[in-house]
Amino acid sequence: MKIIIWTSLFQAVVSFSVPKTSVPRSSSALFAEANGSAAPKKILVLGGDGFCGWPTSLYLSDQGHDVVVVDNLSRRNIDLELGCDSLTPIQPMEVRCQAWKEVTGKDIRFVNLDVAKEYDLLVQLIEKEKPDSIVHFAEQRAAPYSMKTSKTKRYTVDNNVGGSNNLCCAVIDSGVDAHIVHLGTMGVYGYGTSGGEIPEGYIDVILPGGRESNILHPAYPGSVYHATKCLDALLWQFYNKNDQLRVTDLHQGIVWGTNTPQTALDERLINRFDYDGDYGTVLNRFLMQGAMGVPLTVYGTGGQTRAFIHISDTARCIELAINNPPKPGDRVEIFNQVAETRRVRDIANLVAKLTGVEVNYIPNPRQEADENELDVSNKKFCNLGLDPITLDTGLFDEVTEVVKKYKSRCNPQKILPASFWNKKRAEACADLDPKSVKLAEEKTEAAAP
Ligand code: NAD
Ligand code: USQ
Repeated sequence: MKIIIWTSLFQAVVSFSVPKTSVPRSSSALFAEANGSAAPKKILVLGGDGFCGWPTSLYLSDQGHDVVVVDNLSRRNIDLELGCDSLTPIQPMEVRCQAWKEVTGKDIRFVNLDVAKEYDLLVQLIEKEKPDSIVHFAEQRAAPYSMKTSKTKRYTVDNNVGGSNNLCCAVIDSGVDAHIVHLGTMGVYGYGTSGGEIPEGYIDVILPGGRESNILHPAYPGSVYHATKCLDALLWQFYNKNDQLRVTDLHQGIVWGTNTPQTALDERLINRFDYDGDYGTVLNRFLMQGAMGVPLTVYGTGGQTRAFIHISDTARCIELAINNPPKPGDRVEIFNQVAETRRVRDIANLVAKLTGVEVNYIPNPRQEADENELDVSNKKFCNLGLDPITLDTGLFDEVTEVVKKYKSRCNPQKILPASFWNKKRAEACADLDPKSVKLAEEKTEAAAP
């Protein structure tokens, strides 16, 4: 029996404060009205040790919900496999939960469980906890890692699709009418194929013979990882139709930022920050590179347009989704969880202007369109009261402060891309030398007589 439930038994190990001045505006006041009438809920957060899952768990607990984090710590193990680590010194789950208890008096419990492999334990957990909602973050989420080798491709499919299927089966087997809130991705729609505003999940079409219909938006994934999110979407459709599961699928854009008002309360609550070529995402990588004096790694022409959302808004959106579940019998609810769209080279130029670092255009390791437009509807969340944080250079300072504080933990050899979509892309990138990347101070030292 491998369920480990951490309660408040753990000793604090480190205690020092984080500057709170530049953390995004407090969320509770902002959303009090939208959520005021909602009763506290019992919520399982699958993948609650991760970059999005941890701040979301704290936010939900802070709002008065009863939160149980479920995670198999696979992300921490992948760091070991890749010889990388979060730039920020994230604490073990038991220390995180103890720190939260000390700081707020609130309990978050932790269950170490593999959603994709430990099916019986998952069913038992749902039967025991009887959650109102299950937030599902527990997937391998890096497109580059998913494209690295046949082993990582197969792992990503097995883990992500197997986990989502297990979750549906477990909810059905348990007989608990839990609302599933899944983190999907904007990448399910693909980039540059729409020719207009991307609607939220479903699209009006005219079928041959002039028949009008409203169908799931065509899937056009750009990596094995993104393909798993398309396969997940079909599973939600099937189990919703067959078993009336209540599901909300959140098509989220690229998340940026590090801390939230909750993770900034104590150093032991700090969120993870991925900067490496596999797990680091574009805006956080550019902010990190700018702060460390490393030329910005723009892939190809930088003409790729993508959707973005700040980490604080991720947590707020999840609560809005939890508080607005589909009614029994409703079809799968789909929200686009994005604040805005931006072109990669425009972001690079913005960061370069702020930090004085060069923009380095390097061969693209990915098989993707060089240039694309992206226009996305996010009306549903806005109608529920979301006033999204947009790229605000004031918030860049928060990331920059964090990066500078933990600069000594950065391994510059992990910054260049390390996964290539196919042989052609690998050949195009063959001259990229990971050892050539130096942090600003090292360059100064090297230049000294
Ligand atoms: P992350 O890797 O930091 O967190 C995922 C967590 O899930 C990790 O703690 C990992 O250990 C856990 N996990 C993975 N497989 C598991 C399994 N089989 N059983 C139990 N736990 C498991 O990733 P993240 O950035 O927090 O992303 C969370 C979710 O949000 C993912 O599904 C991702 O696809 C989605 N998403 C993320 C972003 C982003 O920019 N980070 C954007 C859009 C969508
Ligand atoms: N890019 C660069 N330079 C870099 C890193 C990335 O130019 O140093 C480019 C990429 O080529 C790509 C774009 O920036 O065109 C975005 O790459 P990314 O790594 O920031 O984001 P992506 O691989 O799409 O994946 C991330 C998360 C994933 C989530 C997805 C949301 O890792 O979990 O699903 O964002 S979305 O992109 O909207 O589908």
